Amino acid sequence: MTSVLLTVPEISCAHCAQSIVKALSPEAGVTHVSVDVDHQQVRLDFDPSTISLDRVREIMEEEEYPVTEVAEVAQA
Ligand SMILES: [Cu+2]
Repeated sequence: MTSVLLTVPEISCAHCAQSIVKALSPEAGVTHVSVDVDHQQVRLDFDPSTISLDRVREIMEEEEYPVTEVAEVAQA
């Protein structure tokens, strides 16, 4: 399991958050998606052997929420 924090400057409201959760959460390998609208970030937990980060970025681009930065989150 990998956890990342994606910076997505296009996030501006709760509707953006909903669209992103709807786009990512049904994907195989994605276990958790949460969106912080105030900080324009998406927290994503996923299994990299099932879905690649490149694929996640691709989906986000298709949704018109391009990812500008990816930070790995240390596992608790
Ligand atoms: Cu919005």
